[in-house]
Amino acid sequence: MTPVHARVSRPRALPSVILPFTLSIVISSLLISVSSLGGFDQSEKHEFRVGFEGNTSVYRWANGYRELMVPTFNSSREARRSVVSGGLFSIVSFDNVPCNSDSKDVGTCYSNRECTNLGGTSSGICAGSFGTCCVVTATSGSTVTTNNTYFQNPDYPSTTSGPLSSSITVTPMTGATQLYIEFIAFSILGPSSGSCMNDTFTVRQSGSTSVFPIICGNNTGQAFYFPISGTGAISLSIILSSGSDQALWKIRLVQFHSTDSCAAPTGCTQYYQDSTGMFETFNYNGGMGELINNYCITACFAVGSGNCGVLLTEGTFMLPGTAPNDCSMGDYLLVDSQKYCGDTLNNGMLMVNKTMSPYVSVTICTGTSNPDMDLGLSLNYSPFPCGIAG
Ligand SMILES: *[C@@H]1O[C@H](CO)[C@@H](O)[C@H](O)[C@H]1NC(C)=O
Ligand SMILES: *[C@@H]1O[C@H](CO)[C@@H](O)[C@H](O)[C@H]1NC(C)=O
Ligand SMILES: *[C@@H]1O[C@H](CO)[C@@H](O)[C@H](O)[C@H]1NC(C)=O
Ligand SMILES: *[C@@H]1O[C@H](CO)[C@@H](O)[C@H](O)[C@H]1NC(C)=O
Ligand SMILES: *[C@@H]1O[C@H](CO)[C@@H](O)[C@H](O)[C@H]1NC(C)=O
Ligand SMILES: CC(=O)N[C@H]1CO[C@H](CO)[C@@H](O)[C@@H]1O
Repeated sequence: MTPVHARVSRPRALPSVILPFTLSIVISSLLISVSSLGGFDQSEKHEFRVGFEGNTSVYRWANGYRELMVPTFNSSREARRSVVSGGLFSIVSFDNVPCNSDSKDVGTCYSNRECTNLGGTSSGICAGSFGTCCVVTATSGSTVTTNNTYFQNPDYPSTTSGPLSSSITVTPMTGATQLYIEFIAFSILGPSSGSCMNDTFTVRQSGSTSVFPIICGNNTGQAFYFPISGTGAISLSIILSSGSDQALWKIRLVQFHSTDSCAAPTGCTQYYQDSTGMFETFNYNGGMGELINNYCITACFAVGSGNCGVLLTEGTFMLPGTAPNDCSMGDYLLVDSQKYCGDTLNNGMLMVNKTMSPYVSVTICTGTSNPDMDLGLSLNYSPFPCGIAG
């Protein structure tokens, strides 16, 4: 919560030229000075003028660079103005909520000064222009305490060369249960026979047994959920080998409470909420990649009401092992305790039936080697209505 303290002086003379931009009648105007009490800098003061037009307060900063209109008798979700002691003091406070920045990244609404202290970039306004939409981009060595932060390669949007070790630390926010990791861009060197022996991306939480696979290659467009347990620092690291000459990444990090509508159900590494779409394994890379070894993840798919499950149809199904029953290489798609492996999914499609949950889940595991450099999975998912099963 960022309180902005507005001290309202006794009404002075009311120069009628103060608000030349107002269209309707200005009843009164006051000179106000605002100081940010965000715990950072109380000397950040701005003077602005306030007037009332009907039921709306009209503010104009004294130096004329901003103007805003705030409903006087309404408390909007974004900006609340409460009038204390008969209008002599106004406290405008706003929540540090997500905002859309001018740069199209998601930021958090802070005062200018707070944003500077967080090492963020102000990009646009929020909270009825009391706040600035603050986009925090973490670079190597940063500790991230804000929601909606971006971790990107040093030369982004250009590529970076190795060798390089770039890590950031994310401090869990109070009550956060999941870290959403979205690869807006992610391209580092791929595996050799499934093994990420050159470049790697890792996620670890201190004091936690939560595992995120060690991955590499091109995972642009994919998004994952990492369970946060406790308050231990979460580190995200990218290591580039000396042969790496075109690494590019921009990773959005969001911390979710379990009750957030976008949070994944517990145990889901991925959560597809659109009714139809595509599921791909790590480094599928548009059919030019290679399956990565040594992980198990659970992919979950929301099932809308009226539907009885999710139909997976084969785009690509290429796993080490021979179809249909020999999954001894350790690579398989697991659905209802049945393993599918080799190079065909069932007969090209599979119905994943809904049980009690509003979603279905499948597990994908990979073994310790991928000698034939099998590509992995690209499956279309779509809902199937109740009544067609059988
Ligand atoms: C505020 O003003 C608008 C437009 O003049 C009017 O429609 C609305 O009823 C007013 N609301 C209150 C609470 O006075
Ligand atoms: C007050 O704000 C809420 C939420 O922004 C809005 O739905 C409502 O119509 C507003 N009421 C008035 C009187 O303007
Ligand atoms: C990575 O994948 C994205 C999306 O499929 C693609 O646009 C991009 O060109 C790929 N990058 C490289 C280096 O192959
Ligand atoms: C982080 O921001 C997202 C929206 O981008 C929001 O849903 C979530 O609740 C926020 N997390 C916390 C811990 O406030
Ligand atoms: C889902 O149910 C249908 C019809 O009962 C059945 O044919 C199919 O095998 C089931 N799918 C799975 C993955 O068990
Ligand atoms: C592109 C690249 O640098 N690949 C290297 C990855 O690591 C293996 C084993 O160290 C090398 O043989 C590759 O040349």
